[in-house]
Parts: sequence; C-alpha cells; structure tokens
Amino acid sequence: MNPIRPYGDTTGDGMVQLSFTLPIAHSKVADGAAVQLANKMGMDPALVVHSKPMGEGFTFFVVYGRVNHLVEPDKVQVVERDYPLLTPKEANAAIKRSLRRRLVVVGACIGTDAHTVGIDAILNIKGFAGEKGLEYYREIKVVNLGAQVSVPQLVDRSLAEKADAVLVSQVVTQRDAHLLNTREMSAAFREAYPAGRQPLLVVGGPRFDEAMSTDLGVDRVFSRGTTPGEVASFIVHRMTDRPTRKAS
Ligand code: B12
Repeated sequence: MNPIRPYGDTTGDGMVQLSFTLPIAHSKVADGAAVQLANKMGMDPALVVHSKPMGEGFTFFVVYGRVNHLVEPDKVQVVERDYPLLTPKEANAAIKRSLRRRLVVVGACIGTDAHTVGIDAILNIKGFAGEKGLEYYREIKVVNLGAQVSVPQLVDRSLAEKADAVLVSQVVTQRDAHLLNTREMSAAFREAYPAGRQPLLVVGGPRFDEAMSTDLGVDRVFSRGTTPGEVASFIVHRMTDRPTRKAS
C-alpha cells in the first residue's frame, strides 16, 4: 500500500487537529505558546482554533495545522483476531461439546476503578453494539463482582467458583494504574494456581495497547469498541483448544 498523508480540506494536504492543555493562564501569550508547541511537534503552519480557560492558570487548546509526515500502512503492526467469530448458538454448542459443563467466567473492575460500564457491556445480558452480553449464553455462568474489587478478593472468588476465565476491566490510566494493577493481578494468579492450571486471564479497557498481553502476563488484551461476541469467541476458542483446563 502506498504511503498516505492526513486529509483536511484536500486529499493529502497533511492537515490534522490536536487538543491539549497547558499550565498557563488564558491569554494571547498562551495561544502563542500553543502554536510554539505545535510547531515543535512538526505542525507548520499551526492555527489555534479554540482556546478556553480551564480553571485558574490552565488553558485548553485545539490547534489545526499541517504535518509533512508520511504514513506507511505496510509497516503498521496490530493484533489481528486469530480466531473465528462465533454466534451465541455456536459458542454454546462448542462449550457443551468440549467441556460437558457450563463455562465459568468471573469479571470485575479491580483496584480503585469504579468504571463498570465497559465490563457490564461485555457481561450483562443487554450487551453492547447490538450484541448480547455473556450472561445471554446458556452455557456460560457469569459472576460479575462489580467495581473496586481487590486482587485477593478476585483470586479467592475465582478459586471458589472454579473460574475458567477471569475478565478484568481497567478504565482509569492515571499514573499507569491500569498497567500496574494488571501486572499485580496476573502475578497473584500465577502464585495462587499450580502452573498451567490458572484460568484464562483477559483484561480490557479503552486505553490498553492490545499488543501488551505478554508484558502484562495475561492471555489477551481487548481495547475500545470490543463487543461481547469477540470476547465469548476468544474464550471458547482458547478453552476448547487447551485440554488442561477442561478437567477443573
Ligand atoms: C461514565 C464515566 C464515569 C462514571 C462511571 C460510572 C460507572 N458505573 O461506570 C463516574 C461518574 C462514576 C466516573 C468517575 C470517575 N471518572 Co470517569 N468517566 C466516565 C466516562 C464519561 C465514560 C466511561 C464509559 O462508561 N464508557 C463506555 C464504555 C462502554 O466504554 P469502555 O469503558 O471503553 O468499555 C469498552 C472497551 O474499553 C472494552 N472494555 C472495557 N473493560 C473491559 C473489560 C474486558 C474484560 C473486556 C474484554 C473489554 C473491556 O469493552 C467495552 C465495550 O466496547 C469516561 C470518559 C469517556 N468518554 O470515556 C470518563 C473517564 C474514564 N473518567 C475519568 C476520571 C478521571 C474519573 C474520576 C477519577 C473523576 C474524579 N476526579 O472523580 C472518577 C474515578 C472514579 C473511580 N474510582 O474509578 C477519566 C479517566 C482519565 C484517565 N486517564 O485515567 C475519563 C477518561 C474522563 C476524562 N477524559 O478525563 N466516571
């Protein structure tokens, strides 16, 4: 694929829009500072199209301008879905065939995170984006622990429920809380379970990099826009692929 450029008014004109906040009072100097930053980032010319005070001593900006960088789609690396998308009916049938019992999923928002809408979108029967959540699947038992669950609580409940898969949501990313919490969680599961017997660990949230699963010690990372069907299909694919989990 040929290199491409951003597009604002005419194809390939390189126009982009950027928003940010600077710790400076709203003023003409502040607008100039925003242009200076944009110039240093490679936007030239750069135009402040919006600037508004954000409390005392802070200003929010939207800057519109041209960049000269070429984008090379051939060099982009992403995590592609490497398993088939199943309908709930197909997923139920696969679970029944290979596990001969219901598959147990335990879900939670861990740490201080109280953003439950994302995990509920995946788990609750009402689902997300026109797809039913995992509670709709007859062969899946869902235990949704809700918000602000500690790692020890999650591990204990997973052991008690004999969880096949543990689904963790992390939405707050301040000071990399999502990464630290996930690493703590995966380490706790490695410690609590015999090698090779731990449940499938799945983490999700809008600001995760899907390529980080190995680094975070989990089986899969899902990011923004994930649908319940993708998650159910992944779990079924991995569960029915790994005989060691079947007997638990
Ligand atoms: C609603 C909301 C709240 C509600 C949450 C209510 C609830 N019960 O969830 C309330 C008002 C409580 C709240 C509080 C706070 N919030 Co808030 N909140 C939001 C908001 C507006 C929407 C989040 C949301 O519901 N998205 C919709 C769902 C469907 O999307 P999603 O979470 O991305 O989930 C999808 C995927 O990511 C994925 N997914 C998510 N989890 C999982 C898990 C698994 C296993 C899988 C497979 C997939 C998956 O699947 C989902 C469906 O596609 C966002 C801003 C925004 N527009 O996103 C801020 C936002 C997340 N909040 C933010 C902040 C800062 C806070 C507070 C700290 C504010 C404060 N100072 O008090 C508190 C923190 C409370 C706490 N202890 O966690 C920041 C986070 C910034 C950061 N970098 O961390 C955001 C981004 C706003 C912002 N721009 O500043 N918040």
